[in-house]
Amino acid sequence: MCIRGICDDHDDFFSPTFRQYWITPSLLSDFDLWVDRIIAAIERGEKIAIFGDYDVDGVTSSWLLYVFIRNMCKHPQVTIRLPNRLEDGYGIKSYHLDEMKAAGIDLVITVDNGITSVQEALHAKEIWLDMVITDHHKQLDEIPQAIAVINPQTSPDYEFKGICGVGVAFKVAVGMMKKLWFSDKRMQQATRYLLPMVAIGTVADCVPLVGENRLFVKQWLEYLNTRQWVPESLLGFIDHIGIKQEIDSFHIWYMIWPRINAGGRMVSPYDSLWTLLHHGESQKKHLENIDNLNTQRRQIQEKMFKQAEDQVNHDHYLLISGGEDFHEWVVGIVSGRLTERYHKPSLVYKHNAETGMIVASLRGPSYFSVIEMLYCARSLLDRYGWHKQAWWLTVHKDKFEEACALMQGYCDGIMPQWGHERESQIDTIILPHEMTYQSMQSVMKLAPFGMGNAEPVFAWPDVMIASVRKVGKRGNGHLKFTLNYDGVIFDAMWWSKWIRLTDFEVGQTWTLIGKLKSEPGNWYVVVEDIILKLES
Ligand SMILES: [Mn+2]
Repeated sequence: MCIRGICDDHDDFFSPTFRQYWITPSLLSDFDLWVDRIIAAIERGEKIAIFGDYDVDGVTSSWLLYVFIRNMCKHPQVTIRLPNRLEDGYGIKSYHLDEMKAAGIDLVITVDNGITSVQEALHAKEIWLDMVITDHHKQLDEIPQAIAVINPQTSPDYEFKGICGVGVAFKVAVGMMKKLWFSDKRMQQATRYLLPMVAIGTVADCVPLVGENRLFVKQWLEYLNTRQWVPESLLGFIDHIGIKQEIDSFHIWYMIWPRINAGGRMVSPYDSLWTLLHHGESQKKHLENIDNLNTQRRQIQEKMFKQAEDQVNHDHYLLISGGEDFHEWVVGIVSGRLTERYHKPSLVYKHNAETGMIVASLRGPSYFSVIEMLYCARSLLDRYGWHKQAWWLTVHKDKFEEACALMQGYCDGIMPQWGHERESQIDTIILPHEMTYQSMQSVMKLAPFGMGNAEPVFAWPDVMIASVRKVGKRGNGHLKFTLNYDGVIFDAMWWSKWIRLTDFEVGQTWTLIGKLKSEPGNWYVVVEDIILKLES
C-alpha cells in the first residue's frame, strides 16, 4: 500500500466515511443563488427543464436531478432534454433554448455541460428564459452569465476538483435537502437512493477514484449489495444482466456502463434514460433494446478493429488506419486496442468526405510522448487536444498525408531506442508464503479501482504450468492456467488470448504478471503478460 503513497492514513482509505471526505456543497460558488432559484420554481409551480448530455455522466446526472425534483421535492413539472450525439453534438445550443421557451419552460438547468456556453447564456437572457448551470468541465476565459454557475472548477473554496457531472448534481441535491429541511432519516434514504447513479456516472466518466469520488463509489457498492433503498430500475437492470456475485467497480466498467452508453452512441441517449426511469414489466423492452444496441456496438467495434489490423503497415512504428467507413466514436477504442496489442503508437481516423476533414484518435505506449509526436506536425493540423484519456486531432485531407509522414518520421527516429517490448508497471513481487486467501483479501480492500487508483499489478517469478487449456466460445476464447508456485497451486485467466495456446507446455517455467480477482472464498489471477523465464 505504501507504494501507492497511502501510508499515513490507510485506515481512512479503507473505510471512507462521509464525515471524512464529504465537502459541504455550500462551498460551491453561487450555491445559494442556485438553491433559491430552484426552490422558487418549485414553490411557484414553474416548468423546469433539465438539459444533459448523451454520455453516461450526462444521462445519470439528468436522471438524478429529475428524480430529486420530481419525486423527492414532489414537483411534477420537470422534464429532461438530451442532445443527440450526431445531430446536436455536445452542449446546449441556442435553438434548444428557443424550443424550450416555446414549450413554456420557465427554468433550464444544465447538467454535465454549460460551462462553455457563454453565447447561449446570453441568448437565454435575451429570450427571458432563466438558466442555471451545473457542470464539472473547465471554464473558458469567460464564465457564462447565467443566474448561477455551479462548478467545482469555478469555486475557489471547493478544493476537490475531480467530481464529475453527476457528482455535482448530487452535491446540489444534497445541499437542497438541507435547505428544504429534510429530516435526517429522509436525507439518509434519499442519498442512498441517488448514490448508485452517482457511482455509475463517476466510474464511466473516467474521473480519478480518489477523495469524494472514491467515497461515492465505495459507499454505493456497499449499499447496492444490501439491495435496500436502491432504485428499482437499477435492481431490474442488474438482474437483467445477471450479475450474481457482489457488485464492484469491475461490473460498472464492463457490464453496466457500456449498456447505458450504447443508447447515446448508437441511436439516442433517451434509449438509455428510459431503462433508468422504468422498472418492472415496462422496463423489460427498454432493457432488451439497449442490450441489442450494445451488441451492435460491440460488433461494429470488432469489425473496425479487424479492418484496422489488416490495414496497418508494420514496417513503421506508427500504426495508421482508418477511412470513410470508420465510425467516429470507434476510432479511440480501435487505436487503444492497436497500441495495447502491438505496443506501438497508433493513429486511427475517420475521413468525412462531405467536409473533407479527418478526425483521428492517437495513443502510445506509456513511455511514449504522443504530444511530442503531434508537435512535429502541428503546423499542418487544424486542431488537436486531449479528451477522455486520449489525444485527438483534426486535419484537412489534403494535409493528412504530409502530417502522417512527419509523425511517422518522428516515431521511426525515436522508437528503436526503446524497442517495442512491453514495459510492465509492476507494483510488487508476490512470494510463495504470501499466497494466502487472507493476504489476497487485504489487497482487494484497496478496491474499488479505476482512474487515479489503478488496480495493483503483481509479478510471480518462476511459476510452473501445471495445466493450460482454452475456455469460452469458439473464435473468442480465453486461456485458463493452473500454476504451481513453489508448491502453492492457483489459477490464472488470460482473457481473449486463446490464440497463444500453442506457446505453452505443461512443466515450463514462466514469469507471470497480473492482477488479482477475488470471488467468495477464492481468488485467481488475471494475466496481464506472461514472459518465458530467461536463462541466466
Ligand atoms: Mn462529464
